[in-house]
Amino acid sequence: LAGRCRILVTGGAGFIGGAVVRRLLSESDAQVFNLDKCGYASDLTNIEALPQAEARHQLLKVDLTDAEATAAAVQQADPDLVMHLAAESHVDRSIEGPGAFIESNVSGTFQLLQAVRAHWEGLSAERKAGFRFHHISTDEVFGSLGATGRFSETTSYDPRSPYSASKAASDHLVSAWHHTYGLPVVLTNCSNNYGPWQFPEKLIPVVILKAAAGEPIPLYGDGANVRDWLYVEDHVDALLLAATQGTPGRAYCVGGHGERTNKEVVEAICSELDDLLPAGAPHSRLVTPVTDRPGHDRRYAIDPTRISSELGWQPRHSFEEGLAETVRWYLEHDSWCGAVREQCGYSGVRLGLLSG
Ligand code: NAD
Ligand code: TDX
Repeated sequence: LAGRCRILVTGGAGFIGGAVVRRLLSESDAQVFNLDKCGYASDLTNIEALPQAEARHQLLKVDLTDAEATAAAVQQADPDLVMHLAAESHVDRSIEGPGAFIESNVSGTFQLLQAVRAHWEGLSAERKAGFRFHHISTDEVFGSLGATGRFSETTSYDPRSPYSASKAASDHLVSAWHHTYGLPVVLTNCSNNYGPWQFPEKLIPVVILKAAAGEPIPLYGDGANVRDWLYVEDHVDALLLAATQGTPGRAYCVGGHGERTNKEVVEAICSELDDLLPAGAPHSRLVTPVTDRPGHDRRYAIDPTRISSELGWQPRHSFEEGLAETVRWYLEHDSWCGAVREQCGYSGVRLGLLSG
């Protein structure tokens, strides 16, 4: 981490932020400040279980939309590096209630940028030179692909859901703070992540838990939408490289050549479960087509040439390896899944799919 010994991670109680915090605690000596509002998708048990957490991890329970609290948290953390992951992250929820996405992802990013800019401007010349603000974003800002082509850093923005529009707005704010105020920012736009500790509202954990419980597996529309899946630890590798070695002002697209239709993903999970939990009949019998998501993007795919050639990033897990690990993890942690769902009173965003 090249001397960056105080790191502020926003959204570190969430799925990807939690993986970043765990990695920073286990593979660096950095002091980690975890700014999170501790919302429905947050869980700190995976961090607090680490022996390093007591001395080197500090939770700052703050909502980024609160300008004063955000400024105070940034001042307290006094960071050399900010990794900004906090966001409302679920597309279906953004369709049900877009307001929270504008608040957290747009206004929250604005408040954070203002607080970080004030902090950065007051740093010594040496610390100022090494400082980075790393904004973590999504490939969904680029819109929807047809059957061919891939997103890269030169693809025009064309967000189509309230979630992706709010993330696109936050990307533009971050770029503007670089061009106008000189804040040394790095952006990454990553494809769909999966792995342990993902809140059970996203496709892969939903399918694992539904199938394991013998319940209908909801497949939106014709199941032919394509996502480019990346194991979360491979994303963390890319984030740490971009944060420490990325060129200020530059964006990097991250994806692991993991294109699959949703139907293929669901079938792969079912066949994994057929081996682990033989049920007499194949789990794929549970697949149930449901009404499509409004405005459902057809296909995402990333060309990761820039981050691979400039920063030497390569994913370490094939989709098959990552998925097998993930399926086993969810079967071993079904009580965690039940607990987080109960704790937030979650009854399924669409069609009551996760209730009961
Ligand atoms: P998540 O929903 O699991 O976690 C997000 C965390 O941010 C939560 O702990 C939440 O409490 C916190 N948060 C939200 N609004 C906040 C606010 N106003 N103030 C403080 N904290 C707030 O999400 P995730 O899947 O871990 O995604 C993390 C980031 O990565 C997001 O910015 C997302 O857009 C981006 N991303 C996600 C994926 C993916 O597949 N999950 C892919 C590419 C990029
Ligand atoms: O029950 C389901 N059935 C289904 O067919 C769910 C939850 C989803 N789907 C489909 C919709 C999508 O085509 O599966 C695909 C993946 O859906 P999600 O897991 O909701 O992910 P997606 O909408 O692609 O967005 C994700 O990837 C990019 C993350 O939630 C975002 O935060 C990230 O930026």
